[in-house]
Amino acid sequence: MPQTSIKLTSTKLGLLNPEVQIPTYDRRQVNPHTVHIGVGSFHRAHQALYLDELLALPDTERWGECGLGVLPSDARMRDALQGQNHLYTLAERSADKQSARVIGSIVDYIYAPEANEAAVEKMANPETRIVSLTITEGGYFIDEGTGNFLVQHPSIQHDLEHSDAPSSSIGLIAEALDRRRTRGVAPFTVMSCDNLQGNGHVISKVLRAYAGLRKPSLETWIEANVAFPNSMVDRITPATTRADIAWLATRFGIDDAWPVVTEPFLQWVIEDTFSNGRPQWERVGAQFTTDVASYEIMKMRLLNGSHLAMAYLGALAGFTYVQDIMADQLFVTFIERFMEEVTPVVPIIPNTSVPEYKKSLIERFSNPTINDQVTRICSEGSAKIPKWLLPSIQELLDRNLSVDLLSLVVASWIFYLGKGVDEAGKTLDIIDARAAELTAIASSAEEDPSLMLGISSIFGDRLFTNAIFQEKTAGALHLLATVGVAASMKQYLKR
Ligand code: CS2
Repeated sequence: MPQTSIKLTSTKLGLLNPEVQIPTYDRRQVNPHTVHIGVGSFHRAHQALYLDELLALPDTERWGECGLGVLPSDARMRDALQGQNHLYTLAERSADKQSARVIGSIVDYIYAPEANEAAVEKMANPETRIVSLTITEGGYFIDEGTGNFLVQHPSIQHDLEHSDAPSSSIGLIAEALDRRRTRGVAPFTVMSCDNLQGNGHVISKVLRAYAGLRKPSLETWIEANVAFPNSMVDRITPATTRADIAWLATRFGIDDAWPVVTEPFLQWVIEDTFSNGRPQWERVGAQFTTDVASYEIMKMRLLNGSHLAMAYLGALAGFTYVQDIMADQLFVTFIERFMEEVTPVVPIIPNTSVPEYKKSLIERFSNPTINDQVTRICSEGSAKIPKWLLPSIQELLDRNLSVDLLSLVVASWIFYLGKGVDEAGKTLDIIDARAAELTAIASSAEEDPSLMLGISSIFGDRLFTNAIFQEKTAGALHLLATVGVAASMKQYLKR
């Protein structure tokens, strides 16, 4: 660290570089009415910031949050936050903006693997009014193919057997709700902040299924009393790197164990369904609507879909960062055309211009300072492809519209898994819960694509029997294998 950088703690806030925005409110007055499970970079760039902005207004409730970690890997976050009075720095970076702000809305943190009872009691406490979650797909114990609750999962079986000392998010929330029920305390709202379509419906379904296995009376009570708002969350937030930590120290003089670097853009669209009050997020830019689903579909098909469109082709072409992909005109044109192909199945939202949205995505992806990692957007493709790409393909096929570019993207994912190296022969870092199984199948996909396209837990049954999709994907795979990434993209753009 540069000698002049200051270790971030409450007592040193006044000594920080005046360019850095710091909490102007008294953090001792902040009440953690929200307990948030899964305090990662995304949460700290998004919901924790909304609360911080609200706390900075003079006339609002002092609503803050307590972080809750349920995974062994969360011990690192606990240590980082506890070492700096739960403060952290959020930096925004773009070509014309570099700013840093210390966020004070998180005032406590519980690491459940070592404090299981404290975690349950924190949520059972009447002061807790919302329990929110960013736990990624895996945390919901849902089968990707059928959408059913994975009741046989060892973590769920463990929690059912030790229901008063659970370890999963689902088991912990259910136990806390049960204690509130028996103590006559009103329930908290359960708010998923994951990038899943119908995230409120998903958590509601899983929690009720689990509660029903514990005791039917709990399930009935949850059904009658607990609100599960759906929400759409958006902010491109790469994983923090050592270089980011060093940059923050040099540029802003802050020595922060785990800062977050993000883009200037942010969006949060929420359904106004809460069982125990909520912060006035609309005062700081959140949008309330009864139609979250349309926003989610627009975002997933255009933003997340485009990320997939550039990810595997980009990785195969040897790119490390998204901004470098976007400096290559071939890729930009390809992504623009990809979005055009998807547009017929993007919902129409009042006061939202799809052309403007698409234009803003190109700008966001091109942010030259964001350093979003291609490995990040490639990761967990087996969960992302079925959510962000295949529904568009299915709907386009149902309407007899083109799926050419989308098929090339599916093929690029299969090719990437099967090859395991980029075009220069460098090993690809494949991160996927199903990596071992899928790389083995994908390596023979060129001879027989049906092996891969027949995996119903990814492709479902309808696409497997769709001759056009099968033929187009097989053709794209063959082309990638014979002429390579750039020439394949060029051929598709000529069509
Ligand atoms: C990305 C998302 O994980 C991914 O592949 O597409 O994390 C994306 O950056 C966010 O959804 C943006 O809100």
